[in-house]
Amino acid sequence: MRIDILTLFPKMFEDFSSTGIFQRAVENKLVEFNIWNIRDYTHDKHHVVDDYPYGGGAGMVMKPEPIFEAVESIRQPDDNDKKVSIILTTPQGRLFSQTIAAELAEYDRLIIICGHYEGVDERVHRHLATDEISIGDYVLSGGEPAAMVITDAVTRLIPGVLGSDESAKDDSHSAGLLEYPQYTRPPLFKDWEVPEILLSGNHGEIARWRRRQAIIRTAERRPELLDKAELSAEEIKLVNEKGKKVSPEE
Ligand code: 9D3
Repeated sequence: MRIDILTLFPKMFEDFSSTGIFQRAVENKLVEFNIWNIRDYTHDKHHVVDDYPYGGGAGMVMKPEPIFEAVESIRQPDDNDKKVSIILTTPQGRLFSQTIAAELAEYDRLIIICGHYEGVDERVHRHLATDEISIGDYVLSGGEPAAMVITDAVTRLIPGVLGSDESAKDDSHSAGLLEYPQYTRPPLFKDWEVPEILLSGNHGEIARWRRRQAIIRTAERRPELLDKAELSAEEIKLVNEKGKKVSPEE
Protein backbone atom coordinates (compact mmCIF):
# COMPACT_ATOMS: atom_id res chain seq x y z
CA MET A 1 0.00 0.00 0.00
CA ARG A 2 1.14 3.53 -0.78
CA ILE A 3 0.18 6.26 1.71
CA ASP A 4 0.69 9.96 0.95
CA ILE A 5 0.11 12.61 3.62
CA LEU A 6 -0.54 16.24 2.67
CA THR A 7 0.15 18.55 5.60
CA LEU A 8 1.33 21.99 6.67
CA PHE A 9 3.43 20.32 9.40
CA PRO A 10 5.53 17.57 7.81
CA LYS A 11 7.90 17.43 10.78
CA MET A 12 5.11 15.99 12.92
CA PHE A 13 5.44 12.73 10.96
CA GLU A 14 9.20 12.26 11.35
CA ASP A 15 9.30 10.14 14.51
CA PHE A 16 6.07 8.41 13.59
CA SER A 17 7.51 7.11 10.32
CA SER A 18 10.97 6.26 11.67
CA THR A 19 9.88 4.15 14.65
CA GLY A 20 8.54 0.71 15.45
CA ILE A 21 6.22 -1.51 13.49
CA PHE A 22 5.50 1.17 10.91
CA GLN A 23 9.15 1.75 10.07
CA ARG A 24 9.67 -2.00 9.69
CA ALA A 25 6.67 -2.18 7.32
CA VAL A 26 8.24 0.56 5.18
CA GLU A 27 11.66 -1.16 5.22
CA ASN A 28 10.03 -4.43 4.19
CA LYS A 29 8.32 -2.59 1.28
CA LEU A 30 4.86 -3.49 2.55
CA VAL A 31 4.08 0.23 2.83
CA GLU A 32 5.38 3.19 0.85
CA PHE A 33 5.03 6.42 2.86
CA ASN A 34 5.41 9.95 1.52
CA ILE A 35 4.89 13.29 3.27
CA TRP A 36 4.15 16.42 1.22
CA ASN A 37 4.13 19.99 2.46
CA ILE A 38 1.04 21.78 1.13
CA ARG A 39 2.96 25.06 1.36
CA ASP A 40 5.28 23.82 -1.42
CA TYR A 41 2.32 23.96 -3.83
CA THR A 42 1.77 27.72 -3.52
CA HIS A 43 3.14 30.14 -6.14
CA ASP A 44 2.99 33.51 -4.38
CA LYS A 45 5.97 35.12 -2.70
CA HIS A 46 4.74 34.48 0.86
CA HIS A 47 3.48 30.91 0.28
CA VAL A 48 0.03 31.70 1.62
CA VAL A 49 -2.08 28.61 2.37
CA ASP A 50 -5.06 30.18 4.17
CA ASP A 51 -7.41 33.12 3.83
CA TYR A 52 -10.35 34.83 5.53
CA PRO A 53 -13.73 33.10 5.41
CA TYR A 54 -16.25 34.53 2.93
CA GLY A 55 -19.16 35.88 4.93
CA GLY A 56 -16.95 36.71 7.90
CA GLY A 57 -16.33 34.93 11.16
CA ALA A 58 -13.39 33.95 13.29
CA GLY A 59 -10.32 32.11 12.06
CA MET A 60 -8.89 31.24 8.69
CA VAL A 61 -9.81 28.74 6.01
CA MET A 62 -7.37 26.63 4.01
CA LYS A 63 -7.31 27.71 0.37
CA PRO A 64 -8.26 25.10 -2.22
CA GLU A 65 -5.60 25.65 -4.90
CA PRO A 66 -2.48 24.34 -3.13
CA ILE A 67 -4.37 21.26 -1.90
CA PHE A 68 -5.74 20.44 -5.37
CA GLU A 69 -2.31 21.01 -6.90
CA ALA A 70 -0.57 18.81 -4.34
CA VAL A 71 -3.01 15.94 -4.99
CA GLU A 72 -2.72 16.37 -8.77
CA SER A 73 1.08 16.34 -8.57
CA ILE A 74 1.17 12.98 -6.76
CA ARG A 75 -1.39 11.27 -8.97
CA GLN A 76 0.21 8.42 -10.92
CA PRO A 77 -0.63 7.35 -14.49
CA ASP A 78 -1.70 3.90 -13.24
CA ASP A 79 -4.00 5.24 -10.48
CA ASN A 80 -7.04 4.54 -12.67
CA ASP A 81 -6.38 0.79 -12.38
CA LYS A 82 -5.94 1.08 -8.62
CA LYS A 83 -8.16 1.44 -5.61
CA VAL A 84 -7.37 5.00 -4.43
CA SER A 85 -8.99 6.87 -1.56
CA ILE A 86 -8.52 10.61 -1.03
CA ILE A 87 -9.28 11.12 2.65
CA LEU A 88 -9.88 14.51 4.25
CA THR A 89 -9.44 14.49 8.02
CA THR A 90 -12.17 16.69 9.45
CA PRO A 91 -14.37 16.90 12.56
CA GLN A 92 -17.32 16.46 10.16
CA GLY A 93 -16.13 13.13 8.80
CA ARG A 94 -17.45 9.66 9.52
CA LEU A 95 -16.29 8.38 12.88
CA PHE A 96 -13.18 6.21 12.50
CA SER A 97 -13.42 2.62 13.74
CA GLN A 98 -11.78 -0.78 13.33
CA THR A 99 -14.38 -1.54 10.65
CA ILE A 100 -13.31 1.53 8.65
CA ALA A 101 -9.64 0.61 9.18
CA ALA A 102 -10.33 -2.83 7.69
CA GLU A 103 -12.17 -1.21 4.77
CA LEU A 104 -9.23 1.14 4.06
CA ALA A 105 -6.71 -1.71 4.33
CA GLU A 106 -8.18 -3.02 1.03
CA TYR A 107 -6.99 0.05 -0.89
CA ASP A 108 -3.82 0.31 -2.99
CA ARG A 109 -3.33 4.01 -2.20
CA LEU A 110 -4.46 6.35 0.56
CA ILE A 111 -3.98 10.09 0.09
CA ILE A 112 -4.66 11.77 3.43
CA ILE A 113 -5.21 15.54 3.52
CA CYS A 114 -4.70 17.07 6.98
CA GLY A 115 -7.00 20.00 7.64
CA HIS A 116 -5.99 22.92 9.86
CA TYR A 117 -7.14 26.35 11.03
CA GLU A 118 -10.92 26.61 11.28
CA GLY A 119 -11.39 24.37 8.31
CA VAL A 120 -10.83 23.67 4.64
CA ASP A 121 -12.55 25.31 1.67
CA GLU A 122 -15.75 23.35 0.96
CA ARG A 123 -14.64 22.64 -2.63
CA VAL A 124 -11.94 20.32 -1.27
CA HIS A 125 -14.64 18.41 0.65
CA ARG A 126 -16.96 18.22 -2.35
CA HIS A 127 -14.73 17.89 -5.39
CA LEU A 128 -11.43 16.39 -4.25
CA ALA A 129 -11.93 14.19 -1.21
CA THR A 130 -13.60 10.82 -1.74
CA ASP A 131 -13.89 10.17 2.00
CA GLU A 132 -13.98 12.32 5.16
CA ILE A 133 -12.91 10.94 8.53
CA SER A 134 -13.05 12.16 12.14
CA ILE A 135 -11.31 10.23 14.92
CA GLY A 136 -13.72 11.29 17.67
CA ASP A 137 -15.73 14.01 19.33
CA TYR A 138 -12.99 16.21 20.73
CA VAL A 139 -11.29 19.25 19.22
CA LEU A 140 -7.81 18.84 17.75
CA SER A 141 -5.70 21.68 16.34
CA GLY A 142 -5.42 19.88 13.05
CA GLY A 143 -5.75 16.62 11.18
CA GLU A 144 -2.18 15.36 11.69
CA PRO A 145 -2.87 13.22 14.78
CA ALA A 146 -5.89 11.81 12.94
CA ALA A 147 -3.73 10.94 9.90
CA MET A 148 -1.32 9.07 12.19
CA VAL A 149 -4.15 7.21 13.91
CA ILE A 150 -5.61 6.15 10.56
CA THR A 151 -2.19 5.18 9.14
CA ASP A 152 -1.30 3.15 12.21
CA ALA A 153 -4.62 1.28 12.45
CA VAL A 154 -4.74 0.55 8.70
CA THR A 155 -1.14 -0.58 8.18
CA ARG A 156 -1.35 -3.08 11.07
CA LEU A 157 -4.01 -4.88 9.02
CA ILE A 158 -1.82 -5.29 5.92
CA PRO A 159 -0.70 -8.93 5.65
CA GLY A 160 2.91 -9.33 6.81
CA VAL A 161 3.13 -6.03 8.71
CA LEU A 162 2.75 -7.72 12.09
CA GLY A 163 5.05 -10.58 13.00
CA SER A 164 3.35 -13.78 14.18
CA ASP A 165 4.06 -12.67 17.79
CA GLU A 166 2.16 -9.42 17.35
CA SER A 167 -0.60 -10.95 15.28
CA ALA A 168 -3.81 -8.93 15.35
CA LYS A 169 -6.01 -12.01 15.96
CA ASP A 170 -6.06 -11.51 19.71
CA ASP A 171 -6.59 -7.74 19.66
CA SER A 172 -9.38 -6.67 21.97
CA HIS A 173 -11.51 -4.88 19.42
CA SER A 174 -11.42 -7.80 17.00
CA ALA A 175 -12.60 -10.16 19.73
CA GLY A 176 -15.34 -7.71 20.76
CA LEU A 177 -14.26 -7.64 24.41
CA LEU A 178 -11.78 -5.52 26.33
CA GLU A 179 -8.55 -7.25 27.18
CA TYR A 180 -8.03 -9.26 30.37
CA PRO A 181 -5.48 -7.95 32.95
CA GLN A 182 -1.84 -8.70 32.08
CA TYR A 183 0.99 -9.29 34.53
CA THR A 184 4.70 -9.91 34.23
CA ARG A 185 7.51 -10.40 36.74
CA PRO A 186 8.06 -9.81 39.61
CA PRO A 187 5.33 -11.92 41.28
CA LEU A 188 5.28 -9.49 44.20
CA PHE A 189 5.73 -5.76 43.50
CA LYS A 190 5.45 -3.44 46.49
CA ASP A 191 2.39 -4.94 48.26
CA TRP A 192 0.74 -6.27 45.13
CA GLU A 193 0.72 -9.90 44.13
CA VAL A 194 0.14 -11.39 40.71
CA PRO A 195 -3.14 -13.41 40.83
CA GLU A 196 -2.20 -16.91 41.96
CA ILE A 197 -4.01 -18.61 39.10
CA LEU A 198 -1.58 -17.10 36.57
CA LEU A 199 1.34 -18.78 38.36
CA SER A 200 -0.44 -22.14 38.56
CA GLY A 201 0.56 -23.45 35.14
CA ASN A 202 -3.03 -24.68 34.68
CA HIS A 203 -3.72 -23.35 31.18
CA GLY A 204 -7.38 -24.34 31.12
CA GLU A 205 -8.07 -22.48 34.37
CA ILE A 206 -6.00 -19.51 33.19
CA ALA A 207 -7.99 -19.27 29.95
CA ARG A 208 -11.30 -19.37 31.88
CA TRP A 209 -10.07 -16.72 34.35
CA ARG A 210 -8.97 -14.43 31.52
CA ARG A 211 -12.26 -14.80 29.67
CA ARG A 212 -14.19 -14.02 32.87
CA GLN A 213 -12.02 -10.98 33.59
CA ALA A 214 -12.46 -9.69 30.04
CA ILE A 215 -16.25 -10.00 30.32
CA ILE A 216 -16.44 -8.33 33.76
CA ARG A 217 -14.19 -5.50 32.60
CA THR A 218 -16.21 -4.97 29.42
CA ALA A 219 -19.50 -4.99 31.36
CA GLU A 220 -18.16 -2.38 33.77
CA ARG A 221 -16.37 -0.08 31.34
CA ARG A 222 -17.79 -0.56 27.84
CA PRO A 223 -21.15 -2.33 28.22
CA GLU A 224 -22.19 -1.32 24.68
CA LEU A 225 -19.49 -3.62 23.28
CA LEU A 226 -21.32 -6.63 24.72
CA ASP A 227 -24.17 -6.23 22.22
CA LYS A 228 -21.90 -7.71 19.54
CA ALA A 229 -19.89 -10.13 21.69
CA GLU A 230 -20.76 -13.82 21.56
CA LEU A 231 -21.45 -14.95 25.11
CA SER A 232 -22.65 -18.25 26.53
CA ALA A 233 -25.74 -18.39 28.80
CA GLU A 234 -23.46 -18.59 31.83
CA GLU A 235 -21.47 -15.58 30.65
CA ILE A 236 -24.66 -13.54 30.15
CA LYS A 237 -25.56 -14.32 33.78
CA LEU A 238 -22.16 -12.97 34.82
CA VAL A 239 -22.76 -9.80 32.81
CA ASN A 240 -26.15 -9.27 34.42
CA GLU A 241 -24.59 -9.53 37.89
CA LYS A 242 -21.83 -7.07 37.00
CA GLY A 243 -24.13 -4.93 34.87
CA LYS A 244 -26.24 -4.03 37.93
CA LYS A 245 -23.33 -1.91 39.10
CA VAL A 246 -23.39 0.28 35.99
CA SER A 247 -27.13 0.33 35.29
CA PRO A 248 -28.87 0.39 38.70
CA GLU A 249 -32.17 1.39 37.06
CA GLU A 250 -32.60 -2.11 35.55
C1 9D3 B 1 -15.07 26.38 15.08
C2 9D3 B 1 -15.62 25.05 15.20
N1 9D3 B 1 -14.64 23.95 15.17
C3 9D3 B 1 -15.35 22.65 15.17
C4 9D3 B 1 -15.57 22.12 16.55
C5 9D3 B 1 -13.85 24.06 13.95
C6 9D3 B 1 -12.66 23.21 13.88
C7 9D3 B 1 -12.06 22.67 15.00
C8 9D3 B 1 -10.91 21.89 14.88
C9 9D3 B 1 -12.14 22.94 12.63
C10 9D3 B 1 -10.99 22.18 12.52
C11 9D3 B 1 -10.38 21.67 13.64
C12 9D3 B 1 -9.16 20.87 13.52
N2 9D3 B 1 -9.46 19.44 13.65
C13 9D3 B 1 -9.28 18.60 12.66
O1 9D3 B 1 -8.83 19.01 11.61
C14 9D3 B 1 -9.64 17.21 12.83
C15 9D3 B 1 -10.26 16.51 13.90
C16 9D3 B 1 -10.71 16.93 15.19
O2 9D3 B 1 -10.62 18.09 15.59
N3 9D3 B 1 -11.29 15.99 16.00
C17 9D3 B 1 -11.41 14.69 15.63
N4 9D3 B 1 -11.01 14.25 14.46
C18 9D3 B 1 -10.44 15.16 13.61
S1 9D3 B 1 -9.89 14.79 12.09
C19 9D3 B 1 -9.40 16.34 11.78
